[in-house]
Amino acid sequence: MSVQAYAVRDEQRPPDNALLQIVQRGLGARPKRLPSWLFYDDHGSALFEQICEQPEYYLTRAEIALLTAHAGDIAEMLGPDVRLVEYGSGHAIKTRLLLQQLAAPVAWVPVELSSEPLRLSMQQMQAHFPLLPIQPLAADFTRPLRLPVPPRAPRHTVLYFPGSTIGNFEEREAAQLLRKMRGEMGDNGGILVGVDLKKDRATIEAAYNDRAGITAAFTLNMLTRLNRELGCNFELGAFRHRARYNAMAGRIETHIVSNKEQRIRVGRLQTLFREDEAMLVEYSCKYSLEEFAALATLAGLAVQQIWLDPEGLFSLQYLTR
Ligand code: AVI
Repeated sequence: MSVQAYAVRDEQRPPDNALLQIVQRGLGARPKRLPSWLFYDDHGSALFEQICEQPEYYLTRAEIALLTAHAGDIAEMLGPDVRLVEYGSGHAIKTRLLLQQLAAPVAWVPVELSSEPLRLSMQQMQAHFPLLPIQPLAADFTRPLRLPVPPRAPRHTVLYFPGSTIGNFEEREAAQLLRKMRGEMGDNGGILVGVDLKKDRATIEAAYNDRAGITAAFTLNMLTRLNRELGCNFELGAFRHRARYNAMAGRIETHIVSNKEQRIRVGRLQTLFREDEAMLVEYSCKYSLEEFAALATLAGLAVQQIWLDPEGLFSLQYLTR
């Protein structure tokens, strides 16, 4: 099973039976691993928003600084009459910074699996841009999308994928996702993607081990969710969060580690955790500019333009065919 991640929320979860199977399979794997979308129940989504405000979590700060500095240049390069399709819709500030610079956008199409966050972000955006046509799409952006018919013909379609969510996919899956996006953007279209960059270990590890313990709470919240939804018996105090940078692989690897030998109930099955056994729950991949260009090539895309934040921590990259 692959460790996939994107911000899905509570009501997006698969039916309980499917969830049970996913978790049983993950706990039966060697090493154990669970998909990171399990983080994002309502509480997990709220914790993720808090993570974005932690001083150590440079990604959000850097991406906002980047857009503050370069949204005008980006909009100029994209030109007028763009249809902006956003993968996920939870990035109101970033989207606003971009939309306010775009000349005569044809439509904004936020794509999100669950309807409630979609409704909320539509409301917020409509208040800021009363004349902007908004065409929400309730769909799983990892699957092929049927984009709504635009209100008028766009000059091109830009798929906006901010926040380094591409980093939560393993390389092969990331290439597959980009290739799927390549089909959706059409011949003249492009992809504007947020990519977190490789940097010193200390900076990266601090971002996933904030002092206030919010990321640790976010990680362990997955166990609370499984207790609630599947009747598991995880004791929160008997597990710990561990996020380490694997420099060879270029990624943060987040694990939930068992503090002792213990048996956990998952439906009718029981699984044994040994003392210090680690279960993989998330990858957050970091790229050099060259590595990301190679990934784009694998997906049949080329990097047209790169913008960096003033500290050079984070990049927004524009990919075309
Ligand atoms: C959503 N995603 C880009 C975050 C990241 O940085 O990988 C999720 C996250 N996990 C722990 N902290 C933040």
